[in-house]
Amino acid sequence: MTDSGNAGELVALALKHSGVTHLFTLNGGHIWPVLMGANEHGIRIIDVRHEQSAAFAAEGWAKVTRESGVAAVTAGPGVMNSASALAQALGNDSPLFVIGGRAPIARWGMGSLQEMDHVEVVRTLTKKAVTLTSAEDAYATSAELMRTALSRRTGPVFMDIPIDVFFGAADYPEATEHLTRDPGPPPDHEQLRDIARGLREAQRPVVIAGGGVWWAHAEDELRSLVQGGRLPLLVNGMARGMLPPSHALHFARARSKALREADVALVLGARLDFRLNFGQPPVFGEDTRIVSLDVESGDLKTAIAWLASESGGDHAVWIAELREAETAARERDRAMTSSDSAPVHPARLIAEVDRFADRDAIIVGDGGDFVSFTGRLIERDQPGLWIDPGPFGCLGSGPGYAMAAKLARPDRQVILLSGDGAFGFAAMEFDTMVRHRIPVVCVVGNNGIWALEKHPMQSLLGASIAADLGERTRYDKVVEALGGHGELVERPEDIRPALARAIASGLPACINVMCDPAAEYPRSSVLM
Ligand SMILES: Cc1ncc(C[n+]2csc(CCOP(=O)(O)OP(=O)(O)O)c2C)c(N)n1
Ligand SMILES: [Mg+2]
Repeated sequence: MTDSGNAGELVALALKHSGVTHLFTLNGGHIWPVLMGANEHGIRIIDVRHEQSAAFAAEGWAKVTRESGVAAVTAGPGVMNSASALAQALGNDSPLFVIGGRAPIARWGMGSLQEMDHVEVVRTLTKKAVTLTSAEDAYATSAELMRTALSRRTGPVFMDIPIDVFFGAADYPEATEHLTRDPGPPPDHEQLRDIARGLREAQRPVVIAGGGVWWAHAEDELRSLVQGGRLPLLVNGMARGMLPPSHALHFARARSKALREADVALVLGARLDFRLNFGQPPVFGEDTRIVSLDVESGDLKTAIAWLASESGGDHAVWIAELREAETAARERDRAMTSSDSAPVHPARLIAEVDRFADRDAIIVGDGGDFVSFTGRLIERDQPGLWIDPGPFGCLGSGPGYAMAAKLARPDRQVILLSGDGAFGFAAMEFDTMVRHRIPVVCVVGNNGIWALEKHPMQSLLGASIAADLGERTRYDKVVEALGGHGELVERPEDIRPALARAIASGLPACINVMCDPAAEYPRSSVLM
């Protein structure tokens, strides 16, 4: 190792020292120095077919590992193609570091190839966005941005590097500190005492946990809190699995009753956004006292641990009522999940995948109604095993998420459940997965339509425009042509054998399942 290097090498070294093992990228001359640096420092380079997938893969890496994922994208279009993933990561609090190339400072304003000021564009999509102005700052700025991504409210950060700065040289840092994340200041005990009192006095309490609990590494504390206080738990996003579905305090299908009838609803690490009807009636009761605790109030892990130490209660009657509603709702779902129809009901398809998947399989969702069905029906025993796009809802994030999940956890099954519409956005990433030997199994719910748009448009506007896809498109053949394994499935009983063959093939695979376009997701409101 030399004792000085160019900015690309220094950025790569800072990444390495922050624990980065994989860099997702797509080539462009503006980022050659960082690719060279990553190569030199033993960071595995995964080159994809569209920058959107590089950035989604980096976000997927973060979701699975709770480390910051890293993507390097070239100037101009490369950075712009990563914008949706930055926005999605911001919506999900996913720690993500996107490094962009940039036209040279020396000729700024003269119209270099792909010259644009990315920082202005991505500022609102990130926690922090900067341009590196000298090689001397390369190591420290990169290390600091990694820390920013992982601290307090975690989220995406961006740095672009003008090509003339990239090639500038600087000394390697003498001492290198290990990356330490800042979880936030100690929580406010006044606020916590108030919440604890509210929970103890509640007759019908409910706890709603979201991704913030995952990012705070607070799943054990959450479990102590709900068990100690006998508090029914609802989860969303990355908090799914924080209690196993068989647990007496875990509720998924009694959600509406729980929110409507609760006297106190403690919202932990979750936003009161459209998924929770903005914290308003009729989803919440008129008299429900909603108490929100998130990382803005300080270190969430410490806060939940403190609440757990103060918790106590019984609520047996309330829990029994919720259990009854839960059981009845699950019973109602059975007609869909056991349907023998061909074309296949998407709920049956998901139930078959659920029966097939290992307990620690990572399931990724990408699509419309198909993901709504999955979100309703797939249950996980542990957190970190269900990955969806979150509130930004960008179609096409699935292949990036899934490839990163498989790279992060090579010993586990990774199953991507994709709508046929969603599949089209990043289908070429099966080429990436073939080249890099990343055997993700994708199950396409092929209903030949953009169902989540077609059905509501028809019922609200009386017309469906631009809502159809090809009727029997052979997505399995697409994956086969790219060097993967493909199968067409027409009948529900053929799903599990096809899944077994796909896993056994050891290749990236696509099981293309003909699904019933008339099977509309039973939705109570339009998603807006
Ligand atoms: C990038 C992007 N474009 C458009 C949409 C709007 N949209 C949301 S769901 C959906 C339909 C998805 O269709 P498909 O993947 O086939 O799943 P299905 O609803 O048919 O199960 C569309 C077009 C979106 N969320 N993201
Ligand atoms: Mg579809």
